[in-house]
Amino acid sequence: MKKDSDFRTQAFIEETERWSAHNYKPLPVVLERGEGVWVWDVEGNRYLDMLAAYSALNQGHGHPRILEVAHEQLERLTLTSRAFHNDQMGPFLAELCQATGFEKALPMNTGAEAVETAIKMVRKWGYEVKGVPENQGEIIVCEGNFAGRTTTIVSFSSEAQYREGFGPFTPGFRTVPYGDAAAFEEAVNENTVGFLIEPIQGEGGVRVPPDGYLRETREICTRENVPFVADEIQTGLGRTGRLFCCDWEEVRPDVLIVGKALGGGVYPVSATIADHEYMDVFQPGDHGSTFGGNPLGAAIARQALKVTLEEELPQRSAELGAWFMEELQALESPHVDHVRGKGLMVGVVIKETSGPARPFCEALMRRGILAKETQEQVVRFAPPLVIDKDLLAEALEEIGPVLRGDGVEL
Ligand code: IF1
Repeated sequence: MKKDSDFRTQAFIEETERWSAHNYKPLPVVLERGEGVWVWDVEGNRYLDMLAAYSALNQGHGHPRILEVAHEQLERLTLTSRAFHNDQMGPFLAELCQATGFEKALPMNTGAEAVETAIKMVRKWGYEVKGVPENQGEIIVCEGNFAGRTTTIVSFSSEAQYREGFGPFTPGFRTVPYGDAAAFEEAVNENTVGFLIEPIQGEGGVRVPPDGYLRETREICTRENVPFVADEIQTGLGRTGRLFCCDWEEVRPDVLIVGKALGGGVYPVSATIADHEYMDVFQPGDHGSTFGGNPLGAAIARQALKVTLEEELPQRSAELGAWFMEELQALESPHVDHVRGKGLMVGVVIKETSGPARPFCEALMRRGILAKETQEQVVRFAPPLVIDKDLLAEALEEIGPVLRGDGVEL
């Protein structure tokens, strides 16, 4: 697959290694161009992007309608801060609330910032509305969660590496097993101010909870007056085959957190969305961010949302994902324990006896497929939702042999 020379690749990697903190271990590929589902490296090799920046590229690389709006807004007005209004934020939040069926939204930039916003929101709601004693609020989270990298968020991470060396940690979180509604019900008490949950755990290894889990925990939250806070930063905006993953069980969260693909693969845009009951705890000056609600991000997010809805990306994800997972199962690879996921959020679990997933990702890269391992044993496939069936079929021509061990250093 790769052209003979890779001296440019090596030079870029050496420079990056020299100047960058070593906080990642990327695959040895240096990308310089992207278009739709394709990316090209500095040697001119083309790859199918089956990661889509962890679902931040649902609309694909350089979607023309999104770039058009981005270029136009770049020339007009990019940043005002919230010290002044701008003509893009209001329409963006109106369209976002109409698309999600909520009354208000608070715009931020990264997913972690939107998660932190939700944490602050439900804590303040707990004290001011639910009557929980000040600073006694507890948020229930699940084993295997991933919600970002801030010190408060890693305070409730169950991944040792995400916490090591970063203490002291923020109190006020209680962890329950993922997928176990009874354990959740058991953990709820009079100080519980929120249940923060990913409807499918991405980093946790594309873990899909048992059918009914979302509905059952939703009912418990309603009964116990606990805000159901859905982190749909990765699962949202069509990734799992519905606009939001909670839609699969007709569950309406009390607080909805979106990010990643809201920025159309072009710009960081996130938002925390809720009805007046929760959102109105914020008074002017309570919370904010320099870039949150900026006109460039707002204009881009408006178009990213329009593209998601008008190009029926959730429907594509549902149809193509179901077919793709069937095809992966049908490979009956001796190295695959099982395939799981929903829509085009897919995890292929490699048997422990076949070693970790990373060598399979390296072999895929040599065949022009970019995918990333998660939780040691899982190869994650999450292509842009604009991919078509023919391309997925072409990808399977390469994925099949690799999952059977071709070119994999086992
Ligand atoms: C990394 C993981 C994925 C997320 C959910 C909040 C955030 C994320 C469900 C925070 C971000 C990213 C972060 C990136 C790799 C990637 C990732 F492996 F880390 F966990 F996707 F699975 N909620 N996930 O998935 O959003 O602040 O990053 O915008 O940190 O390595 P962010």
